[in-house]
Amino acid sequence: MKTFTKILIIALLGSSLLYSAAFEKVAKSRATQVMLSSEKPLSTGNNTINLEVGHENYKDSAMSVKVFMPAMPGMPYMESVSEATSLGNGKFTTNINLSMGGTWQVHIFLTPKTGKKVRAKTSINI
Ligand SMILES: [Cu+2]
Repeated sequence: MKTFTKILIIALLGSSLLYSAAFEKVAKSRATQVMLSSEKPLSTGNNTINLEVGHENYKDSAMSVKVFMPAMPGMPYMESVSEATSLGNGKFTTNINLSMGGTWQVHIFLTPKTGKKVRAKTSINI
């Protein structure tokens, strides 16, 4: 019985590790949530981001992702826009460029095949 318990604990730990992501964040809009995740911690430069659209009506959307940092004293407005690639069933992937450390605003634009466009918002810190 002890061995069985150990095996069970190892199996549970293993499955939870499989689903762990170094970065996870939920972007929100009125119509749907979008879950952002990355296998690696976010850093300056290029980052691969996986996105998952929550609401059924928006899973067939075209998606673009804009990251931006408002102008600051001595620093201009910075922005990077990428078109996400659909992997099917509401899952997408894209690369975003974060040119410096700090807080970046994230706007995710979803254009469904039918219905209105939506914009989900969040922010990320690096
Ligand atoms: Cu800045």
